[in-house]
Amino acid sequence: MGILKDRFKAKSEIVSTEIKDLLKEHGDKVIGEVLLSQVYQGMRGITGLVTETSLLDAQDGIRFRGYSIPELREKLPKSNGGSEPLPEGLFYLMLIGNLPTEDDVQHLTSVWQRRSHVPNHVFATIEALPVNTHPMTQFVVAIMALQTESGFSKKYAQGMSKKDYWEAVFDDAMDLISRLPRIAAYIYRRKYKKGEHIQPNGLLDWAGNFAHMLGYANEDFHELMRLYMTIHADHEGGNVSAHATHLVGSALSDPYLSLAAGMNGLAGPLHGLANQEVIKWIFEMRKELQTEIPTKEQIAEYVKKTLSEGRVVPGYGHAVLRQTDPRFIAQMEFGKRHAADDPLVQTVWNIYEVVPPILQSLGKIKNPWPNVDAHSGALLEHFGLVEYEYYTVLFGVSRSLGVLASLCWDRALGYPIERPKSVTTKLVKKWLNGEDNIWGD
Ligand code: CMX
Repeated sequence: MGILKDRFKAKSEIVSTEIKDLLKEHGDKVIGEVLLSQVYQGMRGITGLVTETSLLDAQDGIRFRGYSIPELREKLPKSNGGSEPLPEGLFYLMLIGNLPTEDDVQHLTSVWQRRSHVPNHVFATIEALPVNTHPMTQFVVAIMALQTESGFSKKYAQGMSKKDYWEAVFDDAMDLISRLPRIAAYIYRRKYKKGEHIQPNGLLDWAGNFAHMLGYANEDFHELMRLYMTIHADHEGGNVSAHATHLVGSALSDPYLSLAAGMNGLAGPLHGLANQEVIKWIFEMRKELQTEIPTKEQIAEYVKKTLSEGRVVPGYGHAVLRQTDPRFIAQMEFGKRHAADDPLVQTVWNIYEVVPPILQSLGKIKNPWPNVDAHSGALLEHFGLVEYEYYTVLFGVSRSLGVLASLCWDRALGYPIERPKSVTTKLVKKWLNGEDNIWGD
């Protein structure tokens, strides 16, 4: 058994015992109430899940095992000469719960390199799709094609014991994370670079190698990928991609099936697809106004027009956050260091000044501030990755780190199949009328 697996086993056994004791003593404790409005409005604010890897605070933003994004940028190991965290380190932190050493991170880099072989039938499956298929669709189809490699599903078919589920999920998760950059890069090169593929470089770290396979040699772009892959990895458990992965995994669907479910959720415009929508929206604005850098007044008019058409302003708002997303701030800082003169980056910063007061003035939007997706595209554009339909795939590769670390925890802690109760409006009306026989017609 590898070092990481040994550590995870030891750690999860301790937590598992703690949870058993905790439930024995406090299982009946009431921790909240549910309003009817919450039941109808996306279950917002209902505590109904345990996710160990990260926790979101409405004001302060995401913390991974207690560490904020600025703290992680300082404390996680970096590449040689680099200043951004290596996502391997974040994965270690989410999985094990402690900050990794340089050696821990190097070990993970080499494990992921060793496991990164993608079977030919996955590439053949991608090739069977029309080349203009949306990159997220190609990505999900490729993950499904790779499901033939699931050790979990094979072992389950052979009668695996419950106590071994976590280990089979752990192995599948490690294989998936190792292989996703190769698959994602293949989709990019196929769709946008005439199918001229680039072989992996075994000397590079996970994100650096991904950047290399996409076709970008610039070391600043490699640093951007390390930051990008770190900050998009996890956002506690209730967001659509994390929750969908967890939900499908609770049926003991293997990690490939579970991750594909999560990625289908990420492909929605109110979630991960917002990163492409932001750039598309800015390009439409520039085209309509026939200027590369719209003034703040022009932006304000365009925002009002967007709202009057019944559309959302992409990259703004959040279901939980009530402040500027620290992931936006991290990218802004990166932009100030590496792309301050870029007109698109400057436009993103001008939009940041203009949009919040307009959204606030509507009175109904709970969070007028930018989220992670408001900034990411402009930085990618700066380095030449201009194909914005591809952006959500980058988000997906990163998100795999968080949702798969959580899936390991789900099985190690023996969480059961997820099955909340739903009701009908007819039943709700009977509740409200105080009727006794609420279940009959
Ligand atoms: N532009 C216009 N209207 C917005 C808005 C925005 N950016 N954000 C919220 N609203 C509207 C909602 O559509 C809703 O309108 P109705 O009452 O008419 O239906 C109202 O304001 C209240 O919504 P809310 O409670 O503030 O926000 P929700 O929790 O329902 O939704 C989110 C959150 C992110 C889906 C929403 O803010 C949004 O659509 N933002 C734009 C898309 C986006 O950037 N998504 C990415 C989120 C981050 C991620 O997951 O990657």
